[in-house]
Amino acid sequence: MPGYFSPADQRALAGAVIAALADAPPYRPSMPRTGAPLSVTMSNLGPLGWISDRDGYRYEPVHPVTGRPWPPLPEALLTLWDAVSGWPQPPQACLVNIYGADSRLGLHVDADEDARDAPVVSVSLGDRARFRIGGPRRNDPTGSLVLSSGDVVVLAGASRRCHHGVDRIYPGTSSLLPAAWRPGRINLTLRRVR
Ligand code: MD3
Ligand code: FE
Repeated sequence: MPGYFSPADQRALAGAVIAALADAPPYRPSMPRTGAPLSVTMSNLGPLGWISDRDGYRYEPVHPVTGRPWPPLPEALLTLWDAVSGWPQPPQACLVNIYGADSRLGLHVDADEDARDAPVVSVSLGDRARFRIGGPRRNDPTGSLVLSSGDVVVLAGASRRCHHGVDRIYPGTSSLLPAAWRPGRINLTLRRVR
């Protein structure tokens, strides 16, 4: 849903998320087994958060560095979920992905949720990005689209099990985020976990 959020709503949402991150500082997760760091920094909001470290991918109720519970989900995100997800229960996790000028996210499938049939709702804030999505098999053909600040994507049904990733961001294509976050992109994904 291109331009789902108005510039004023984007600003308010970015402000609420950045304020919440003061209590759950973005950190750089590492890949299972190799321990290689991701180029995206991450944090979470809500009862559960997605984390990755040498031991694997999983959802945890506390921040891996601070040991504190994740901050609550901003009201605007609960409202968004009710409006677009079509799912009767509220989201349990909001993964916050923070991209710098050179960050990318390789092709993957989100498969760490027991709630495999619940949709994932994504919100893009800040610089534009090239999002890529393929099929259920790694070798299926892919297509791409540019996601801009304020865009919302609902991944439901078959798309929920498709490979996807972020090829690159386009630094300097948005003036939404505060100076300290630029160039950059924040992606929020609302999820049911259990
Ligand atoms: C398609 N995030 O957090 S959001 C992720 O822009 C993730 O940060 C990307 O992939 C980002 O896991 C893409 C859109 C998205 C989110 C979840 C999906 C697409 C998806 C789950 C299944 C299929
Ligand atoms: Fe994903």
